Amino acid sequence: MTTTAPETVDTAALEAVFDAAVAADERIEPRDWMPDAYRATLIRQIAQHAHSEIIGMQPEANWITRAPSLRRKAILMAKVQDEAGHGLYLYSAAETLGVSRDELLDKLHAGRQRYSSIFNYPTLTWADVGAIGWLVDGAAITNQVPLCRCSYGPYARAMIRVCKEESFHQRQGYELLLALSRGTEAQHAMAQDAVNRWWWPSLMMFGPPDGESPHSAQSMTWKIKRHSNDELRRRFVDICVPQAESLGLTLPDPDLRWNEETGHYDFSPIDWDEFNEVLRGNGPCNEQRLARRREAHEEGAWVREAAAAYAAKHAPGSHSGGTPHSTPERGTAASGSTEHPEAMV
Ligand code: BYC
Repeated sequence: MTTTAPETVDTAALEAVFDAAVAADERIEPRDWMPDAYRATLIRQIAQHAHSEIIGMQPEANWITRAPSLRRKAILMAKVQDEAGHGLYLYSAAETLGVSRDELLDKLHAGRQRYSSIFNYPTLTWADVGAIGWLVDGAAITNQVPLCRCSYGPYARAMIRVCKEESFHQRQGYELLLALSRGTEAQHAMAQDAVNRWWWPSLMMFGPPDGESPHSAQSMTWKIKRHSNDELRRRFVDICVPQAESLGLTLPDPDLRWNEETGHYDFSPIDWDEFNEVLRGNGPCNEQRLARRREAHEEGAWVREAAAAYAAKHAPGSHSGGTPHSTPERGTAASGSTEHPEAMV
């Protein structure tokens, strides 16, 4: 879509072009006119998503030093590093909407923007790494595959690569749990305990039930979201039940059973009080996660300063004799990743 906004064009006409593009499943691009509320919704969702990726590095990073073999350690390091990469793609996508990464990180650190509830739970044993891969990354893929068709181009394109990597993460989690489940009795018990603890929080990742989701209807009209929270949650449950059987593990819900009429599994009600408490900042690890994030940001200040000094030295026209080369344009997908590298954990 290509509608830039000359000041004289009236908003109703621009809005009509925007609505028509969304209706025709065209992509809205950064320079296109868009309603302020559409922009604000995208910034809210993409920022929350980006923050989740980098805060999501913490629970698993907890096990890097204690991975049971070199192979497992190398895999886990690569996975955690991938999450930092996802954060970069997403902050870059948000920048195309006119907010800087610094601004978004400041809001995260001040507790003014959210990150996914799931990362406020602790990783108590090695099996939690498997449960996160299988369930948390599995839930993330279920939610994110439809986002590859989001109406906003930069977000949709970022999601394609994220989803490919998340599928790999999901499989490593499944394979890790399978090894434990088929291992000793103690290993099997450890895998089962991890699944017991991560199952319900994973279902909460999809957000509040449809009737209590203030943003869903508008986001679906704008084709930012393609499915409702409950639809995706149900899809996830349907995928997990046979996988749990193959793993030889039990999902912690006695009411989970196939419903011929609906063609889906029925499951017990979710404890939304727990979800709301986590969102209010009272989950088991909220304080720790945010404190660690702020600390990492402060510890990374010297890297940002060094990178900025290096970029200035090599900028075209600088007097220090650096090689002229193009600096990334502000607001493009490249800007976020090169201007402020930092330790993301
Ligand atoms: N946690 O009207 P609703 C990953 C908030 S990272 C916290 O349904 P919406 C990974 C919501 O923000 C996965 N808050 O909202 C990384 C809103 O609050 P505000 C992260 C939640 O936006 C490392 C209020 O509740 N994925 O995969 O239409 C290692 C009402 O909700 C949550 C994404 O971020 C929650 N779970 O729908 C491993 C995906 N749920 O803003 C893995 C992108 C809801 O009004 N995001 N809230 O204060 C989305 O798809 C949507 O934003 C949601 C919520 C489905 C999450």
